[in-house]
Amino acid sequence: MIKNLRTLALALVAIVVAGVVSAQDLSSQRGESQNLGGLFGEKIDHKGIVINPTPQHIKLLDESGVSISNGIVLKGVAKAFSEELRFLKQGKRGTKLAITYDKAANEKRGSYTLRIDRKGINITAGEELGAFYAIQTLHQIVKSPASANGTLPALVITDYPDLEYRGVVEGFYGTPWSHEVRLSLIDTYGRYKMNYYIYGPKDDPYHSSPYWREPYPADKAQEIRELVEACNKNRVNFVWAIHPGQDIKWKESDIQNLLRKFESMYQLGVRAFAVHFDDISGAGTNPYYQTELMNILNDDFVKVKGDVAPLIVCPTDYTRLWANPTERGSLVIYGNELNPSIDVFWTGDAVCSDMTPSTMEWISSRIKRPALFWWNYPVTDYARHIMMQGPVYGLSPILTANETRGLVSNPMEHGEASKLALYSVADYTWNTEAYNPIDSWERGLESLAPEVKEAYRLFAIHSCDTETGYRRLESWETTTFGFEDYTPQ
Ligand code: 14T
Repeated sequence: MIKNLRTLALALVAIVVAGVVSAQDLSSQRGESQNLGGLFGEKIDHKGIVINPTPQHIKLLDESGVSISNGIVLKGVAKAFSEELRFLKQGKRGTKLAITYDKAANEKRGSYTLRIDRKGINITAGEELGAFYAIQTLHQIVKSPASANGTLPALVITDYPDLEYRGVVEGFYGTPWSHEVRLSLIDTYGRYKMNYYIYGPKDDPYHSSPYWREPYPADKAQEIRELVEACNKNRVNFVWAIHPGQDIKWKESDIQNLLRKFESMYQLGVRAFAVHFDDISGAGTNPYYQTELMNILNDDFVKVKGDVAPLIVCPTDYTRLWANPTERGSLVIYGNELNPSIDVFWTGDAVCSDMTPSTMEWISSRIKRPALFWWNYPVTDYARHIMMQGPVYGLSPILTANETRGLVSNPMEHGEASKLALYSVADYTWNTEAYNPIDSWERGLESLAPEVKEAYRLFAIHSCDTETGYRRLESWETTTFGFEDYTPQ
């Protein structure tokens, strides 16, 4: 027994070391562009109404606002949202709050209209999801300086998301987030209308080798159950990802192992799945086998279950840096072989790089569908001493749902410190055209640390760049000390 434990411990050490080594080996291939790119935008005066993500249309009405000092009275389907509306007190003599569904208004999933006028608060939504989003907007209006005297400004907001995937992939190397931090982040996703949390921490041994074939032990299984529940509450799709490629055998036995693992996750409440074939070498990289496996999972699991979301796959060639561009390259094979319902990840021209129309066009013409952007920002697993606190930029304002399925951000292993970047990721993905990096960053600082905003800003403005990898502008307000003048002693 003792000998077995020792062997297990040694094996674990070897695996951990091997993991680190393989990430380092790959670092010679990273080849990030060292271009700092250009910041844009400036702080905007929001007249005391601060809403994130930026709504599509907001019109102030020329009438006095609506008092909520006597609380609110829930009308119609609004009663079903009493939990979500807990930030308002209920009172018999209060202002009317009504929610109605209008299927015709659901052209874009999640759309809603929020009208605050002398008749009260009226929400019209295509469905439940839009009502949830309207409530998040209302919450932020109530918390805004313009409502500080207990009177909400009269206005009409018409809103919907631009991109279908708006969220986070926990996909970094390093210590996976704690359960507590995950739960807090999931609440943040809900607040900012993000709708995907893809669970794929590289150092969860039940997500990757060596234990991807095994079910989670009871305590970890219980945590997954709780994450799914928290996501459901926040209208976030919890996607459980598996990373089997380093030691997968392209045989019936491993297909059955995958199906069995998916089934065990389904039992925990998971209804969306991804397979990550990134950062592997050897037989697992074969694009014909990868796509064949995905099609089998689609036919024998997703279709059979009937209530499971479309699959997502990360190809081994997830960046233009090492993808073979030709007809014989793996991405064209993906385009020809992979079931069209399956979404495909792409990190852009480099591992950590900007989301541009040209890189999206490059990938979608090969995979024959718009790609889902895996944005390696603010991840710092390749520069672990950095806290990325800078403005979120490098995301094209002209991209739409025609060119991309959306964007998920791969954050730092420091979950709490990643919230500033995620605030803006939510902003961009909801309303790409209106996205203003500087204004979003200023609002993010304020909303995350209202009491110490200036101190946080001072720290953040000097903690942006990686110095290696994905370069970011920092200290841009400091004129007395430019990087070009710095000579190391
Ligand atoms: F799946 C991919 F899209 C992806 O980005 N995979 C990894 C990811 O887990 C990691 O967090 C990210 C940032 O370091 O980059 C990918 O991993 C690498 C890629 C490299 F080129 C790790 C080391 C490398 F040298």
